[in-house]
Amino acid sequence: MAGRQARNDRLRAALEGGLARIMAAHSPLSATLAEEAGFDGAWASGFKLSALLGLPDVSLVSMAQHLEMVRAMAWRTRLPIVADIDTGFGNAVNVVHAVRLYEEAGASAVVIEDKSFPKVTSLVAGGRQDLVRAEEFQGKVAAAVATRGDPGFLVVARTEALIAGLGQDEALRRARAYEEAGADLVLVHSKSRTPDEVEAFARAWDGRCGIVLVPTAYPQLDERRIRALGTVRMVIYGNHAIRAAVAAMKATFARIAAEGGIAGVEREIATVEEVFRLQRMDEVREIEARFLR
Ligand code: SPV
Ligand code: MG
Repeated sequence: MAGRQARNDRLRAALEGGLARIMAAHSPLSATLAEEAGFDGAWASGFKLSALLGLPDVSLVSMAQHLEMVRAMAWRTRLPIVADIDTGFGNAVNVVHAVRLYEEAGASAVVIEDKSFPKVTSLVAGGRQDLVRAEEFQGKVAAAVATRGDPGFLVVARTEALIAGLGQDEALRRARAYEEAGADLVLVHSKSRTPDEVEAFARAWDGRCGIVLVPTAYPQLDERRIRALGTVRMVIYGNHAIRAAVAAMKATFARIAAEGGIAGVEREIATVEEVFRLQRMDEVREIEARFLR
């Protein structure tokens, strides 16, 4: 497992470089692929782990389940992990416990959102979006900051004010309050189909800490446009691993079912040797050569 400090430093360096690019991952395998593709970090998403387990993203996946995925990702890759800890699994007491465990598991950042527990996934049309009071959430942010062992472990405060339809003034008020509570970065999420809402927020932002965006709903906002805003330090590609996997599996399964065999898909899918490589079978061979007697 890569050293915790090295991983935290790597994420900090990516932020200081201008824009940290964080790719969705829902497993050590997808984190490895994100690392090989050159991303700065892996987004250990609650939505994707829920989907992988066949569940909606409504606080059904336990902290232990999510933590196990983070731990396994940290074992397998050197990539910094940005852990999506939803509402922090309860109040500030739960946040303290969670931050201790996530830092120990190898995460380099936690993202905590200001929704009430249990939450409803952000992008679903008509979803119930209840927020806790800003003061209560400030307590959670302050608890996370006070608990981390390494000041390089990032505490990202996520406001769902735009998702809840509360408007830009409320989003800015909350973001300022969370920065005051010690957040390193503020994530502002939006389900608007155009980037206007988050671009307006980013332009109006007068805080010191950087902004984090998750442009799933408004894919027109590419990195060139994000950099031009000047205040955004991290972009999270929120769910592209699971969506790519779903599309690829559907197409492959349908073709095998329709063709009554696997010959047609053979050249479309990864080879078995490629999966052996990703599993590190070469290391098994080395261990066998050295130690099997
Ligand atoms: C996730 O990927 O779990 C997120 C991003 O929190 S979203 O699903 O867009 O809320
Ligand atoms: Mg989430």
